Amino acid sequence: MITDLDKYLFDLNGYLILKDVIPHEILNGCNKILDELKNTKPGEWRGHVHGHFFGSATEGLNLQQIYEAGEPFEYLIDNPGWIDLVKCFVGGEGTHDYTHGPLLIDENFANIRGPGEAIGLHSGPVPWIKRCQFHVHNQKFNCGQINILMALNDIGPGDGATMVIPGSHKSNFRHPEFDAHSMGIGETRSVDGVTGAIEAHLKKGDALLFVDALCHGSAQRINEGERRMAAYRYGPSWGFFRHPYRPSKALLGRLSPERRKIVMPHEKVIRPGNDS
Ligand SMILES: O=C(O)CCC(=O)C(=O)O
Repeated sequence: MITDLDKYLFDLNGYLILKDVIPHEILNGCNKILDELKNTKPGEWRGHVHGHFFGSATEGLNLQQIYEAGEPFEYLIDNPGWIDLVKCFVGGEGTHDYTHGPLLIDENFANIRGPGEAIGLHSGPVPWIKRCQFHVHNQKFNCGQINILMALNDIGPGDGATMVIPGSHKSNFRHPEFDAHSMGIGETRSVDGVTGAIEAHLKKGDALLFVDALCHGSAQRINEGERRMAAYRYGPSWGFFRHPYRPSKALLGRLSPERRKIVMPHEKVIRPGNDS
């Protein structure tokens, strides 16, 4: 259930921390899968999951298309712990935006981050882009992209937590410290020390929900071990995939109709001879 306080705090800060929203058996299942996939090399395929870095190896390994990796990650597509909040904040119910369904996941990955690794500051509404937009009209949200970052293990001080600048989704100016902390190709950048930024500490099973317009990145991991999280990014069903990955036929074949719509809003592609 969505409360008025959820709406108020999301509008005010641009993010919410959702406590204990991933069932234990799902967490265990996801972690077992990551134990098997964690040595994937960048550029390597493991089934339909792809090893990947955003800008540099110092941000940690991404396992793109992680919703292909098994039932626990499929469950997270429409996890009751956040799906109604995501629909509410992306908005568009009862309008043309819903013609082919409520949502599209345009990127999904797991990230494994080790000591020394971090991701620099990025996003924010300056310069303004459609995908990142935060918009409220007549008390209804219409956000371009809502991110769910799921803690697959505890993420506390020293663990390389995601950092956000609360309220920055509404800022009219670029943060003066942005360039010194922004994502650098080939060098470690982090959000540590940026004025106004806070670490989002999560317990295993919590999730951080935020609008991509929020200025964010992460702290550098200084502890031993690894941070494990998964990220699903949701936007309107008429959006498009961030990367040239597409869901496999096998995945589409086994998902429930509700999940399939969020992964691929069009039931089929129509072409001449295939339009009935
Ligand atoms: O890795 C993190 O903590 C932040 C992830 C991030 O920057 C993003 O999802 O856009």
